[in-house]
Amino acid sequence: MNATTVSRLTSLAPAAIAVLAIEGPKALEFVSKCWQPNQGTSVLHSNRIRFGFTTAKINEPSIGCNESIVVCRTDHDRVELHCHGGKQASEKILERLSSLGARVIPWNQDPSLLARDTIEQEAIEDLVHANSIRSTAILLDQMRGALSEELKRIELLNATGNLQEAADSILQLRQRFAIGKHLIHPWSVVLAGPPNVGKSSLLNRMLGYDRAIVHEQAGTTRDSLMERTSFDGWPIDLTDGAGVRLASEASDPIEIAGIDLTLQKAREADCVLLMVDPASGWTDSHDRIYQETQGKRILVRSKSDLKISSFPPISLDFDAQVSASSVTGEGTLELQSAIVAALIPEAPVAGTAIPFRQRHIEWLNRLSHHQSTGMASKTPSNASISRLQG
Ligand SMILES: Nc1nc2c(ncn2[C@@H]2O[C@H](COP(=O)(O)OP(=O)(O)OP(=O)(O)O)[C@@H](O)[C@H]2O)c(=O)[nH]1
Ligand SMILES: [Mg+2]
Repeated sequence: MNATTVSRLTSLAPAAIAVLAIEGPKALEFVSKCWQPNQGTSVLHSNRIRFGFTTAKINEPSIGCNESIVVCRTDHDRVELHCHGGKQASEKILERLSSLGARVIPWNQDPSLLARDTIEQEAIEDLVHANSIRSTAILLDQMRGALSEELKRIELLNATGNLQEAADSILQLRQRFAIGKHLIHPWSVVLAGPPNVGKSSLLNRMLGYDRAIVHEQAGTTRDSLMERTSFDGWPIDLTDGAGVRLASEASDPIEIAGIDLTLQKAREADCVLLMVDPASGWTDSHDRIYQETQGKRILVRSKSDLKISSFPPISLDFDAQVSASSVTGEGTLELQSAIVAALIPEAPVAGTAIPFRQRHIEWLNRLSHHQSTGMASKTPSNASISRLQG
């Protein structure tokens, strides 16, 4: 007879709600022994959400208190229990179910999550680290087989001699890795500009709380600081740092170290927000930052609430130009949209196959190489789809 298993599906990180899943022939019986509804019978009908409390029964270990639990029978012999997110409540319920005879298993062995292949398993593992809505949705698609199915389709195209169509599909997948590689490693966006242009104020405004110190004195921020956020559901690491001056203008070793760090972060960034205060306009420091960076660049005219007439147009290429005020918030949503448009020019529709691990892109590159050298139909062992799918 199959065992009845229970697992905690949510992580132990602080959260409002924890979710446990119990599955197996005795799932309903065990739940009925540790849960009672706030009203009505304790019979659980499929896909009906029921509210109730934990119960302590004579001669059975008590959960300790009347914890609120929402239960839902999601399948014939599967029930999900939603309780308080603190570690204690869920551990007590797990203990109780275990003492009744349920086998406690790790979340990634929950029967509903059983992956059909390695790619689906990787998507499940990465889902735990996804911290934005879009990343989660894309990884859920891959967990449900989007990438695996697309690879099978490509294999079929190759096997049936449709080499051009297969090559086009491989190219599309390789291009989508630009998104896939950022699902759990957010895009990095760096605020850069001379001292006092309003970098820290803009960081605070976009985060929605006061993370960095803001002061009228130039040179307030010395070290670099990074916070994780999301724009339009995409994961973003936003970095603020020391204002950049020319090497000839800075003599304080701490300031020089701060400038070096800002420039290093800006060089490594996926997108740099080059901030210009209209009162002082474009300066040699801006030239320095511009020359040192290569990723996407957005020109931000800061302090737009001061209504200072704008400086002359700059004959350099930018991915976008936006005026913004950290005091009124004007232009900040437009700026976030400009950042998203620069980083993700085309958002994938639901269900799109997206490679998301380094080994996926390496494998696709190898397959593409075999394609271009006319080897695709011979299915070389290091480029075979079954090897990637495990
Ligand atoms: N009116 C107005 N003042 C602003 C705005 N943004 C920043 N300031 C002011 O400009 C001054 C400098 O702001 P910060 O955000 O500290 O500038 P910063 O670029 O981080 O400066 P450093 O850390 O010294 O490089 C402060 O007095 C802010 O209140 C804005 O949008 N409008
Ligand atoms: Mg600052």
